[in-house]
Amino acid sequence: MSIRTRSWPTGHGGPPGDPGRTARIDRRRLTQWAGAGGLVAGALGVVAGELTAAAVSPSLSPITAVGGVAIDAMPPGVKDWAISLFGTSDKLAFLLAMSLVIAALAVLGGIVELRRKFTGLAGFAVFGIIGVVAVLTRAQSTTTAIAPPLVAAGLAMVLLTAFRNRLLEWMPRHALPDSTAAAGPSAPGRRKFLQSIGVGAAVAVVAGFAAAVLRSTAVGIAQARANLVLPAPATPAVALPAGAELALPHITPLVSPNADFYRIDTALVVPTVNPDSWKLKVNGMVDHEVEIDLKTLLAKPLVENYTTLACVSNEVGGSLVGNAKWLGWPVRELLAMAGVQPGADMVLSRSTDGFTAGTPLEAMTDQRNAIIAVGMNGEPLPQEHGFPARLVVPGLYGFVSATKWVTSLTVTRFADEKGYWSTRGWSDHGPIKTESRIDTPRDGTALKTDTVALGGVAWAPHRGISKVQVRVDGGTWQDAVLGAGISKDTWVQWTARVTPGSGQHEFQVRAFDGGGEPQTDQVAPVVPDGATGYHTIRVQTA
Ligand SMILES: Nc1nc2c(c(=O)[nH]1)N[C@H]1C(S)=C(S)[C@@H](COP(=O)(O)O)O[C@H]1N2
Ligand SMILES: [Mo]
Repeated sequence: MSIRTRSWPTGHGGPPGDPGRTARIDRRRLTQWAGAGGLVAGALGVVAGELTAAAVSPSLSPITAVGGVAIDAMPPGVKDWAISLFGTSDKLAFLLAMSLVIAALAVLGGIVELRRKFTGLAGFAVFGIIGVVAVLTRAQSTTTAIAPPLVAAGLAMVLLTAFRNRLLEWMPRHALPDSTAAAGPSAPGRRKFLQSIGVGAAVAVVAGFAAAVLRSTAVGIAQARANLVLPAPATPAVALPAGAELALPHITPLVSPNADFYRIDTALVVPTVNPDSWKLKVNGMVDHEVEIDLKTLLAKPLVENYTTLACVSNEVGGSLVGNAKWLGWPVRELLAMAGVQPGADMVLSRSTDGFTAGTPLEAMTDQRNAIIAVGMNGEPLPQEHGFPARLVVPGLYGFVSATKWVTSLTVTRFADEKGYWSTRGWSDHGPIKTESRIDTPRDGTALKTDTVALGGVAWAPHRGISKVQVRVDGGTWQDAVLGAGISKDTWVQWTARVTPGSGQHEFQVRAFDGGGEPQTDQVAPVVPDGATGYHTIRVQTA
């Protein structure tokens, strides 16, 4: 390697046993071990990056992103040549070649870092940046997808430094060409270095294997989701009425795009459920247990509805609420197939990852649109929102109704069973409380005018919103203008224009549900069954 011939002075050796030869051997071993350190640091970084990706961005990892960029950039001739050479193994060959290049660069990083501190680190950092850029340029790019390359580069850099320090404890700097130190190799230093690098290599192999398995399942499921064609609904959603969407800048969109829809769950890693083997079981207090697979479910007459979902952990003014068009099959139809026995009052839904929610049987069997959802805004459910199937029940907080990756429904009694959060300090029942939010202007804004165009959303799913009011500095309530809205299961947008005069002002909003019941001014925390109080903002006017 040119590095060595250029930088490692040779030729001042002598017969065996002389100090020049010892120094030369030490130098060669030092270089080799530094390269090994770089390799193990790099490998652990890459593996950590892939594992992080499996958790936070299953459809896009640093390796697949960089590889994708490289493949896209390849001249077509090269691609054809690779395919003719490797056939269907072309991807494997490509990954292998990519791994070899990365490994060689990691070895190089270890060697240059030994010679000159920060040079190898800089190289690893460049790798991290390349990873981030690659991820950002891919079609599947999400903000979370930039975390894995950062984790990879960060860990590799920390380890590179650690390995280098240990190596120099073993074989001190006298082996470096520019060093004048005279200390000799240390036996404990040797053991420490070999131990750390050995453990590192073993972890890289085991974790690398785990990452590969996770990746292949995740990619397979992402592929299966991409290939899934949802049937047209037997009962399509209403067309959005004209004027449903208010034309106010910065107001929350009436329908939340999937990518922006809030996500709340206890899953550390997004569960990957194979749609081909997915089944939903109904058991418990039923005449006969039933089980349906996805194909059967998709063949049912599906209904499509807009429903606003809210999280009980949403603070007043918070963003854990969203509205989507859901496609699915009514839960009551499935329950009817099983035959619910008298005495039952709850359905305990369970997901692949063990999460459970206890929903009043009535909410699952009355005429509301409680569905086993397979589609969200015209697409199969995104993996983080429950692919291939989840529950959506209008009017109830997610923790008692909206089980994602749902695999069983147990018909039971509140007296006998409790859902996941109801055993952890949260209530058994969770009807969504009437709430309203000011989205624009933002709290703390200084405006250049004395006219304030307030706007936001208000929701009381399944009861609907009949009125929204605003007030300034605790004065009299004034009616806001409501958007046409979609249904009583969805939020509505509202806007109000106020002219309070110049100065610092406090603005508040309140909503009335479909029954004319106003939202309470009583301030309550999110535990045990949802926060209440008025959303209040302060704004400076000119
Ligand atoms: N499997 C599973 N489903 C779950 C949860 C969970 O932790 N695990 N959380 C619930 C809660 S508390 C809420 S608010 C909604 C959120 O759904 P979303 O992430 O699609 O917005 O999912 C519900 N379904
Ligand atoms: Mo939630």
